[in-house]
Amino acid sequence: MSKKIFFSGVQPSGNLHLGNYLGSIKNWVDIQDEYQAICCVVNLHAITVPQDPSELKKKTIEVAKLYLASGLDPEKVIIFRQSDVPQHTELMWLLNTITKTGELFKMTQFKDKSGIQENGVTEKISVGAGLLNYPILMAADILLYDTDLVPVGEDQTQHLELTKTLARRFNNRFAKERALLKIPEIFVSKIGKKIMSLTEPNKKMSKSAESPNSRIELLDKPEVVRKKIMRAVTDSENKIYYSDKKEKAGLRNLLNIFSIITGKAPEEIAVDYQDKGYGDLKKDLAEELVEYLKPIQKKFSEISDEEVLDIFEKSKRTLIPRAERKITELNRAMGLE
Ligand code: AQP
Repeated sequence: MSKKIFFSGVQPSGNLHLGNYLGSIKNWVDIQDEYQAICCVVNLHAITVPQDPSELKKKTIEVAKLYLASGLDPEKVIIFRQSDVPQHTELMWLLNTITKTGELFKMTQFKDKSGIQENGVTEKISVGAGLLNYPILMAADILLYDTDLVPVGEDQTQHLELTKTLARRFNNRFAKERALLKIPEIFVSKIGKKIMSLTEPNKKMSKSAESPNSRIELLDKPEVVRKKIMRAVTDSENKIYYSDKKEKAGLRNLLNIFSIITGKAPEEIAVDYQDKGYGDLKKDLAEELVEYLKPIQKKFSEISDEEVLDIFEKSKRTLIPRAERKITELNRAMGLE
């Protein structure tokens, strides 16, 4: 029997960070033998906010290198660049026609990135229609390949619920007798699903956050990791314990990260440090992180751009015929062919 399919991706919209890795990429590596993995560098999503073209091209290759450096096996996993398979945008258009604008306007990511308020006013001048339509492209990515599972961080679950809604809606309208779009399952790991910012611990860690001090980047040098962790926002109580309290958000985030990378429960780590200061905890966490990132960084430095471009080329040849078949089926169902 052929393997079930998982699909996921990361935007080359900045420097990949611990949240992208722990919330997403690490989970792909863990299940790559069980599933047929399709891992995309979603460069078309990245351009929903302004990008510098040459930087985007460079970052796209860098993201794929980080997939490989994190342990994805190119012999088993299909790693590709979203813009290489034009059927993603073709399917997006079909899905566009069955999406309600109200469904898009209520998306948290759109509201956060556009700054648009309930009254339609925005302070930002660069908000494009692409940002609003972002979740439709995401639905197209997933539905194009009959995906069974989508492993993502918690922030993406709202978009995935829309993917499921659109698939059901399409099947109800155009494919009543034999469903043409598979309803995917969402997979959000219990740990690592939402790593918080080091400088604003009530917000998620993000590539596009202005301050680089807010995130540990996967390619940060040891001294940079140390500096960022030592500067991480905590609280003035200076007492180490694991709690849901809002004012302990910074400490809780550090304990959560410590926990994921050492495999020890955060409550237990808190007990180990209960008689020590935040500085001691931070120093040890920084050293753990430096060691944790070392093998990824070493492998990254050994992968050439050519290697990645060859992989993109091979994946493109594998995926396009498959995607074309899907589009033909869908076009027929909609009366377009
Ligand atoms: N802080 C996070 N904790 C856990 N998982 C996270 N992810 C992102 N941030 C965290 C997961 O990483 C995958 C790739 O994310 P993306 O590149 O598609 O875009 P995003 O979710 O919008 O991530 P960023 O880093 O905040 O990027 P920008 O700033 O460009 O928007 C997804 O599975 C996501 O859930």
